[in-house]
Amino acid sequence: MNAAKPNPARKRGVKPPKAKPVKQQGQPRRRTAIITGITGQDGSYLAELLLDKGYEVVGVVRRTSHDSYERIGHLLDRVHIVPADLLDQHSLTSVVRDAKPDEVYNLAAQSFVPTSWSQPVLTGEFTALGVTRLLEAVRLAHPEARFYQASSSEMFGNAQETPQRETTPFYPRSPYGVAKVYGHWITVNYRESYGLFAVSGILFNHESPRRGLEFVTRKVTHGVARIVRGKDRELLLGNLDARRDWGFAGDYVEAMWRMLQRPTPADYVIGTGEMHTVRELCEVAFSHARLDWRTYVKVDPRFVRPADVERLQADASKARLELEWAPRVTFVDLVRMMVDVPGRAAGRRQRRPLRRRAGGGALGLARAHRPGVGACLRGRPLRRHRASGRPIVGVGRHAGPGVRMGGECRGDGAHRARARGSEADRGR
Ligand code: NDP
Ligand code: GDR
Repeated sequence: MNAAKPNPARKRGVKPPKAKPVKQQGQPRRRTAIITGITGQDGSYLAELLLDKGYEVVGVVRRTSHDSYERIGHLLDRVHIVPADLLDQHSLTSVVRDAKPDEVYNLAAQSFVPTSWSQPVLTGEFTALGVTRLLEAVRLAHPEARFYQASSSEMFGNAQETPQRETTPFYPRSPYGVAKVYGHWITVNYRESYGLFAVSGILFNHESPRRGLEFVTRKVTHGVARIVRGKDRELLLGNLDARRDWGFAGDYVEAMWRMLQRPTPADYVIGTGEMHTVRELCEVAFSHARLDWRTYVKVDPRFVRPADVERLQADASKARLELEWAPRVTFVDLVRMMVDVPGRAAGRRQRRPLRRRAGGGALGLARAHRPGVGACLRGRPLRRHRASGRPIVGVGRHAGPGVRMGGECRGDGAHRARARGSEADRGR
């Protein structure tokens, strides 16, 4: 990094990214993975997982006028950030040629379904053709790499059977779903045409405290926090009858990795097998804050989609059998974890837990701390590391001085939250 140039990330207390992978002389080569979309929800969890496994992680980030490292700020000194864009073939090919990766995870996309109606062509460029560009980069520059494509349950859309499995016919209901079907089939096609180890993970909705604010789970749980703090009096939503199979993103990135460790490439459905309505989501989230959702939730036609997907439920038995994968976090725990997450998302740092005991004592949030479940201590560390005196954040294998769980808290009170997207959801 050129010391003469001021780096905006450093100004905000986030370490600047490294420019290029550095190979260590005389040491066995570590396995290398490229992640597109590393700044997104899944990218951040996958980067943590691969770093834990000893990978060298190369994160592809597109150029924007301000940094978007909120979710990976805690990883920036451990990953190699490289600039490239799904719209630009040359940049993608260069990244693959330089990194010579063992694995490539294509997570980048325009991933918000309503935006795909207002920007259908751009969605197709990113979410459909972007896959071809990256596959071409792999084919031309390093065909030995194993390739993961982030396919979606939205491809099932107007589902032809329930639950949905790998053989269920696709019937997408949005330009996003249509683009994902393209991305899925081009991945299959490169596998069959060129013999690439290219697989599609057909993932059902997965959520976390790092989810963008416009998606319904985060909108509801964040909305509860705002209502509790007196920032809002109501929460405007669309279709309350929509049913989804919601799981925890931290569990799902493990399935992505397992798909690329198989002896032969194949596609897998990943989900919990449980289906809940948006209404049930509201019930669980509001009741966790001791509120009645019916007092606050209003249906606003602006949030009803031109064509919605009514019910999605995964049959992940193939993944259970061949990948030995199963989700660990239940729906209720997931929603409660998302309600409990503090941060600046609601405008200022949460100073007290959302729930109060009948006697007035606060219910602690620390129970959300368990391996694999991101959470936060509201800046108050439970323990201090004996040698360094630094706060210990997290539990199990994640515990350590200054280790930050869930990406929302660094144990020093400097909570971060992604405010982007809340505007995007308005009027939609
Ligand atoms: P996010 O929306 O959180 O992240 C999307 C990522 O893509 C961001 O890092 C974004 O970068 C990046 N990106 C967007 N456009 C481009 C571009 N032109 N060039 C380079 N990077 C770009 O998505 P999730 O993490 O939730 O999802 C990851 C993937 O999985 C997506 O492909 C999504 O469609 C798919 N998926 C997600 C599911 C879910 O429930 N989360 C379920 C099934 C599939 P920036 O930060 O600059 O915006
Ligand atoms: P989805 O997720 O469209 O399934 O796509 P989202 O959370 O946006 O919607 C889920 C369901 O909730 C209903 N809903 C609302 N949704 C939003 N966003 N805002 C509202 O106010 C609201 N009210 C009701 C929706 O109509 C819908 O039925 C997500 C994305 O991550 C995709 O990228 C991914 O491929 C799929 O999950 C699987």
